[in-house]
Amino acid sequence: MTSPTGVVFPPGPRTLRIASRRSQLAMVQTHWVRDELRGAHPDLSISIEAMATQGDKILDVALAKIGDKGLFTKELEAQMLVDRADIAVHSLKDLPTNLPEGLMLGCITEREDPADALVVHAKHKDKTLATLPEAAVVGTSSLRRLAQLRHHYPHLEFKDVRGNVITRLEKLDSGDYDCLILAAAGLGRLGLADRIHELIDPAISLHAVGQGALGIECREGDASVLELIQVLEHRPTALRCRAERAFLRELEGGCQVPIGVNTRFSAPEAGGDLVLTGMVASLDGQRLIRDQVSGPQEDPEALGITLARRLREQGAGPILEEIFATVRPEA
Ligand code: DPM
Repeated sequence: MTSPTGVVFPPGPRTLRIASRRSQLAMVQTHWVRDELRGAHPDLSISIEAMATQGDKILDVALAKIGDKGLFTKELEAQMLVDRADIAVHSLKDLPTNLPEGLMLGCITEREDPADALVVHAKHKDKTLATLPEAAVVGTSSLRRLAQLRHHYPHLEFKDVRGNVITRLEKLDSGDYDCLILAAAGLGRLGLADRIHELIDPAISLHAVGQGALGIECREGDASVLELIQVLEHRPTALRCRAERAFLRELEGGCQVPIGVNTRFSAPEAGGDLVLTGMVASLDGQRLIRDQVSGPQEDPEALGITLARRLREQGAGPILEEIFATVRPEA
């Protein structure tokens, strides 16, 4: 049997086993991946194993305090390493930049709007981020969102919020918070785009590395699986996210540090330069270092590394060390 791409498979039914988190958002994302793969490979049989990860189970501790990289990915990776799953579907921003030995990032899907969104309690429906009242309580457990918003809006208060998107919205609506900051992409995928009150301008707050895209992880060198999933790869997104991930890796940031990015192409995507903006901020929002680099899209990693080094030259190192000492004093 030969696939349209010319790869020869052994005869008989082929199966692909997908590991996924089981939150509503994760399932929407995984079902999308399954449907795309089914469309491209009609004779492929696909199964999904949904499970909870550490990040889903520990809900009473601030995300940054748990501090562990791979909080939302480890259990899924274990399934692939013991050959009980072939791929894992992740929100790319939850996937650490260094993967366990034997696994690789097989492809990156087309990114939705990577911006953060403001979601407000009904009593603030006439307000914007800039006009929220003194001491309004913003629900977020992202140090990146907290540091950047504190920098621009020092009158706001911040309170940790954990749990999946639906749970967070319930907490907002019941009055625990005045507003939340959530990824626009997650709200959109859940059919909750009508809850987006305002998209946050990148001039105010840069998004997380990989935000809005899905990363499909698989076993290293698993040629037949890699071949199957290539239909999901979106090259412009992959170039942007590879630059963003190289930037984060070079800064040695785990997922829970105030590091933000933005990427775009300077000209039509075919051939234009890749423009990467990045920032590192202190938790009090007082110090914020931000810079931009651009260069040929053929080498996105080099761009990420260049930007990381530039931020270090401007003082990012001490800010990050301070944060590691604050959020994980035992480390
Ligand atoms: C990571 C962060 C958050 C998630 C940290 C950050 C947000 C935590 C919070 C690494 N993972 O963004 O600075 O706000 O308390 C997560 C979401 C999505 C993927 C939810 C969200 C959906 C959107 C996407 C949680 N991971 O950010 O609203 O695909 O990017």
